[in-house]
Amino acid sequence: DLDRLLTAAGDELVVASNRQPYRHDYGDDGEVTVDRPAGGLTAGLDEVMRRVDGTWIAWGDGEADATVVDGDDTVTVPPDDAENTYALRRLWLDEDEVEGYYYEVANQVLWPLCHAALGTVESCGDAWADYRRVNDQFADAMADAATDADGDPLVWLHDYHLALAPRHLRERTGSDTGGRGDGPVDRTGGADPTLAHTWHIPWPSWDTFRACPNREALLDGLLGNDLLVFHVPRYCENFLRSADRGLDGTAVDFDAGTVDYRGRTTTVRAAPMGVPVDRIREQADSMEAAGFRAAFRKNRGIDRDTRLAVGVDRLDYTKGIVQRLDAFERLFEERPDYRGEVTFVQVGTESRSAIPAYADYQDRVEAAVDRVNDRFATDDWRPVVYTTEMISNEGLAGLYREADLAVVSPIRDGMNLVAQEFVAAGGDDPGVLVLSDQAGAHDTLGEWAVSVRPHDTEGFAAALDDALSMSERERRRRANALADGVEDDDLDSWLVDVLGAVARVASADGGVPTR
Ligand code: GDG
Repeated sequence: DLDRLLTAAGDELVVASNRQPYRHDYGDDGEVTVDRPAGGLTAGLDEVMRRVDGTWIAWGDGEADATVVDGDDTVTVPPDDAENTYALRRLWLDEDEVEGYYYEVANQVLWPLCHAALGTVESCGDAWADYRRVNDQFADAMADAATDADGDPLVWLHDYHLALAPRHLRERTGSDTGGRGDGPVDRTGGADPTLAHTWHIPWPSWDTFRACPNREALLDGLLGNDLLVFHVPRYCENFLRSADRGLDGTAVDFDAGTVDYRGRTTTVRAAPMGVPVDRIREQADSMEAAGFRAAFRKNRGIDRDTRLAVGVDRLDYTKGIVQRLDAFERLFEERPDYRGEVTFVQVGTESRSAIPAYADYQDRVEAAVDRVNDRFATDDWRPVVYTTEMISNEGLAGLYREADLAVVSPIRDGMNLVAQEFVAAGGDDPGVLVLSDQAGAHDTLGEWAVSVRPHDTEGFAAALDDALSMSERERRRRANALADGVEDDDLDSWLVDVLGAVARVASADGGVPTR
């Protein structure tokens, strides 16, 4: 099915995301080194691009100074497979643009807003102009790529960094006057691309979204898309309500999941993102994974018989790491029999540290780890092992397999891939998934996980106890159901969902729900 949809897309796929799939470093001696940032999304889309041969547009993070690379903004990737290449076009942003677009609007306004953390939303003065300008640059690059394509290409945008770009691109296709009163501007030579946009984080309720200082512009921008995709139906409903209440001139059909606005219909659909199950299983089976498991226990002083609970997160205040540590503290306090028996391993990868709320969160996590360890650690056992080391994919898959439970307890999370990766890595003796009901993943997997509410410390500690004391039969019953769910909704199935919805929308038959 995926191959058929990819063939239909031909070589006319244009992807736009903030993050690039490959990062090039240019040495003084002209030497170029390429590395591949870890991440489920870029790795998954990279595989699609290898199969279709299009253009990927992204911020050229790492080489901000365009002069270093002689203005050469397009490279051929992947570096390791000459038969299946595509073009990667990097946008070089200056320091002010990075600050305004990325750090301020994207990560200090839209990120906290969409995670309903209104107290963390910062006011953005001039930053909005940077956000608009960078979205304009993305739209220019997308228009160029669309012009170069044969026929009408599919342009697939990703995430909250690019909310205005769909409208800006429309203004360049001649099919939209742009509302600026300056008439149609056609920069794509008549091409009329199909625009699809995947929003990877939650869409908040209207009552929360209405706090957004630029809410009309954001809605207007996103309604430049033909298709808008969220992980779960809750977010679609929230978006439709926001479009209905937050912007004049919209006609929302809640049953059909469509918004008519400025002469165009945007179809809103849910498609839960999945993980590459087969690849993760192979990684967990690898020699490297086995080696990592043994070395990890040895180096961290974790006894062979000590049971492991594991948490894996970017160090982000939405991930609920502090509340999770509170729950473990309560568990060890109330159930001394678990002391010496269970160690909680938290992998916390550094993220957005230049933002005060993130630097502060790192300190809070460390303080909570120290508190629990100071309270309960003995000469030969530590309740919490905390590491900020970036682990290889094989090592991480090994750690998942080694764990008796995974604790995924975000305060709010669009989907959460860690929950799914843990399930995918499970072997003959699979573990238990403890999962917050605030993650999108709970909408699809909650039935077979042990559910927690991250702020209910007492209930959370009891849930950890339930997970640790679960009978083998019950554990296997749940693990099998989880594995089936994660396999059915894997990464390929997500791609089929999204591209299938695109195909229906492009053939002007957008009323058919994808699920
Ligand atoms: C956003 C949404 C949505 C972390 N540490 C290491 C490592 N990781 C990898 C994990 C996982 C990824 O990072 C994190 O993905 P999440 O889904 O948990 O969270 P976000 O980064 O917040 O992603 C989220 C996602 O977009 C996709 O739409 O699910 O809700 O917030 O893949 O494995 N990987 C390796 N070493 C580490 O140390 N190799």
